[in-house]
Amino acid sequence: AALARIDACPLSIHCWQGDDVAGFERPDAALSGGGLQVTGSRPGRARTPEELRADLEAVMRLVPGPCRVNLHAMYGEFQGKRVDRDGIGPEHFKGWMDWAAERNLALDFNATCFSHEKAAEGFTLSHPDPGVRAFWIEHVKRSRAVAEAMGRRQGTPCLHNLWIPDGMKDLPADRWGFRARLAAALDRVFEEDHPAAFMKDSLESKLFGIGAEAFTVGSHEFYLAYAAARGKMVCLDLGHFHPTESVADKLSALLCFQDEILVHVSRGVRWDSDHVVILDDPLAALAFEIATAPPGKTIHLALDFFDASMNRVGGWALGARSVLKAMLFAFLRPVERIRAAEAEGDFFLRLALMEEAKHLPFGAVWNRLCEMRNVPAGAAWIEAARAYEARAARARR
Ligand code: RNT
Ligand code: ZN
Repeated sequence: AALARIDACPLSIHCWQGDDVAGFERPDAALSGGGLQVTGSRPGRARTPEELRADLEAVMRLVPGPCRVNLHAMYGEFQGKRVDRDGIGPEHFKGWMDWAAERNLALDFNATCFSHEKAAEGFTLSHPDPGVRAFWIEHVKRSRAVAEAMGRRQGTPCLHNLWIPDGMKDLPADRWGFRARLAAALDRVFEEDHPAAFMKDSLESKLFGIGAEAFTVGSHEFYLAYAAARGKMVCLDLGHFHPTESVADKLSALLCFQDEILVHVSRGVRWDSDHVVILDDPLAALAFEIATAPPGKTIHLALDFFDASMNRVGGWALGARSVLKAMLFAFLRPVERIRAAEAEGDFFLRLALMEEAKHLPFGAVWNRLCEMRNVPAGAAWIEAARAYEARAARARR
């Protein structure tokens, strides 16, 4: 029964671990600003859509569960032309859509509001300059239209997530102004109604970023209130909260009032460091909440990390496998017994059963899942990831 439940939990694989969040707008593109940081410069990063798709396929061959693919607007195929962010359209993503259709994959999408000269001052949709705001409003509108086109083609809604870097290193003097401008800009962005059958919007908050330590315009409270007022989804990123705050705990609170939520599965180490995801306590706690969610509540899962200091495809697959392991582990937990202990008020029994559950047989079930899905079981996948990197890196010198 637990194995079967894995099929109902698609994981959206982020494309940006393959090329260090660079994109395809120019040959020498690189991540800049936005409070994000890629560590390392290991050779072999994907430089073209073909290389990135080959790497994504290599990752998905190592993941024993259903996958989607999550794209950013800067990954369009622009045929050597300089297409600015306010000029993108579905035509620039036809290659991705064809590729996805051939493989029976669904796509998700994100506007890219960083790594751009109009974001270099640290503000996009909340920028004091109305011209800069208009540019980003147009970009996000177009990104939502791309998402609709993807959703129409794939027959399942494309999730469009919006994260912006807007924030300040030091104490702002006018928090009210920045937030009022962001709220007004979002209302413009969402003027067009796209059918929910084709695309859905989510908004991603953050606590702080590098170089934006004192103030983040799009904080959790801001987007939570906006999403509640306007009927949008929120996106909770595991790296975007205070380190002792539990994202797992937030699901049952938020989903009392909404039916859907997006979670960016990342791993913060002291800050929003976007480390490769492992099966740690915060992820296990999240999976448990998802596994016990009541019917009608949907938690969409998407990966979000980037690390260029290790085998990229290996780290990517490791992160994806960790999410699936966490879900399988949660599905196998003897929840009825543990809940019965709670209902009886026997809190010793509840805690003891939770601890015992940690070492019930798990590896054998996981290996069985891998075998059923034709994915290397046990540690065999590690060699597969190493061999792939050795081949790809040699070809990309
Ligand atoms: C940044 C957010 C956001 C990005 C991606 C690239 O802190 O987590 O999700 O990581 O959009
Ligand atoms: Zn994120």
